[in-house]
Amino acid sequence: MSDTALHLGSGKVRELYALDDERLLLVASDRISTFDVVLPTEIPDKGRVLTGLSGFWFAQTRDLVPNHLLALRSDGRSSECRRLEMLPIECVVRGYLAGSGWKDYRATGEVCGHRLPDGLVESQQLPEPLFTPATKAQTGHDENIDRAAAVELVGEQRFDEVERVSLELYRTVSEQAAARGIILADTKLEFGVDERGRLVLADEAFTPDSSRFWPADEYAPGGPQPSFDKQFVRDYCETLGWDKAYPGPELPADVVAGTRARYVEAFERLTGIAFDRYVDEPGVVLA
Ligand code: PZK
Repeated sequence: MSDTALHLGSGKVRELYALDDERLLLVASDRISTFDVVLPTEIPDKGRVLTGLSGFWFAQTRDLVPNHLLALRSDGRSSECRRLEMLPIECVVRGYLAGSGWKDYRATGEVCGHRLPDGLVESQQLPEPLFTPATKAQTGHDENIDRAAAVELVGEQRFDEVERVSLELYRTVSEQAAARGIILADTKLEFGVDERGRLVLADEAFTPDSSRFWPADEYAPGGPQPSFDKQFVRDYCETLGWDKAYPGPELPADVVAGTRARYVEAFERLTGIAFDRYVDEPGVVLA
């Protein structure tokens, strides 16, 4: 780490530091959360997998929208980023009906003000991908909001721009993932605005922590889908009768190894790059 960086904040599994007035350092740890609780056991290399995948997608989508990435550090888990004015909404795109999208649909027939056909089942593909923004809750859960509420927060022009760009990003990345046997069910994007007022993609992008990735060969609508990365952890936790309150359980070695292998497999399938090459030279994902 940079010796003099000021710690700005902690996410559940990431840390944010200021390098100077213009630059931030985003560090992805090997911590893992499940059922919203960070577990006491780490998954080796998870932070590198997420940082490498984000870097890969920033490079793949740079012609669609500029992004905040300046450099990947040699540790493979730290990104130097441009410091931006962040927009106060989460930009979620859903191609499939899962999580809070499924909950809201079942309760109201709508998601974020989008009326959907009757009779959809859990995990079903939507007629077309939807932009479903949410508020950024400081604590607790983000709240899905409709277009009018999002326009109140960012203005109409910026809303139209983030909706268009988010849908373009989802289409591009989901096509590339599908070609490699992985369904991108949904994803959460965060944008900032630079000093000249231009929209910039920020945070992490198209990682397993910000997206639902499902193995395409196991896809079976009509219920919840196994998660590409965390399913071993969830299945193990379900065998314990844990109440899903803090603190979470320690993970046994076989669950750690199996989960690490799934993260590495997601990296290699999505990028087509051997994970060992990334560890050797993180810049390989940007080429
Ligand atoms: C920014 N977060 C989320 C919180 C984390 C991450 N490029 C940027 N410019 C200004 N602010 C942010 C970013 C980015 N990305 C991101 N909060 C502010 C966050 C805690 C830990 F690792």
